[in-house]
Amino acid sequence: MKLARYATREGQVGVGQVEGERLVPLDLRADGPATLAAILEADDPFELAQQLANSSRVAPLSDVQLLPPIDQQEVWAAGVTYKRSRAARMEESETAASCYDRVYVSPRPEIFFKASPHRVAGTGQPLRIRADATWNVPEPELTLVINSKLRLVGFTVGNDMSSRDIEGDNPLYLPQAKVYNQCCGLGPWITLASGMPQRDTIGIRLAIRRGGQVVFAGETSVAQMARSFEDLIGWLGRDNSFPHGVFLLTGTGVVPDSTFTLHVDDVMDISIDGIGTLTNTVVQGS
Ligand code: DO4
Ligand code: MG
Repeated sequence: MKLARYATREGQVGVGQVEGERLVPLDLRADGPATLAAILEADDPFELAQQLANSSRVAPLSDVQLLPPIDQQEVWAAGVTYKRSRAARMEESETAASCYDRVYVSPRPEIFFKASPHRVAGTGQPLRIRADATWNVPEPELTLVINSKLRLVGFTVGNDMSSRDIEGDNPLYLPQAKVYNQCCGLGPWITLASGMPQRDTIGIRLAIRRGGQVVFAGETSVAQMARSFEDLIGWLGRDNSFPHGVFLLTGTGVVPDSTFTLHVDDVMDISIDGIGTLTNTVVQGS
């Protein structure tokens, strides 16, 4: 089951089940779960969403604007979980090469704070490259949707926008390379855990279009990830609580080669099996 947040043309915000090209709105009541995050807190989010679905209000998906599937959750990200990310980071940073090499094999993963909800863009909304960065890439990442009890309840597509020149200059600059306005894409919706394919069969694809031409295309599979979801969630939850739940991007296995940087107006499509495609256009300095 796929659950989306959406806005109608009249500006009403709701939660609905996505079934192909249709949206089945959920009846959210003042005395019941009022948000998508609240549904994810239920013992059985699938059953609750079925109960709330109102088939008399079905609408074509094209009639609504999809919103990022986030309420008040924090967004965190894991890094260097694929060999490709380790190699790219070691290439970009003379000073920190050994840090990336070591973290790939260390029991403790790299986990960092990525975004608060106001820094997140949904599908069709712009993502930003910093005005003070010269080398920028999207990072296509399978994203875990975790509730306040640290239960993995679903998955979405994530884009961990990154300024490689800032990160490569000095590892202490990582928060500036990673966290800024419109730095994180999430969407187009959440697929509940029961609706996902087997972990090792999940493919992740990135395509970047410029003036209608594909200027980069790459793919990987979750089978290439060096860590399990349970391991990452276990480390994230050590002495750390998330009263509203949390999103965890699981790291990138697709990095364009070192000559590539994003341009304004590039269109980034990230597709993940079992979920769908997150599409964002690049903006800068506005
Ligand atoms: O330390 C660099 C960030 C790593 C990252 O974001 C990734 O591997 O996806
Ligand atoms: Mg990343």
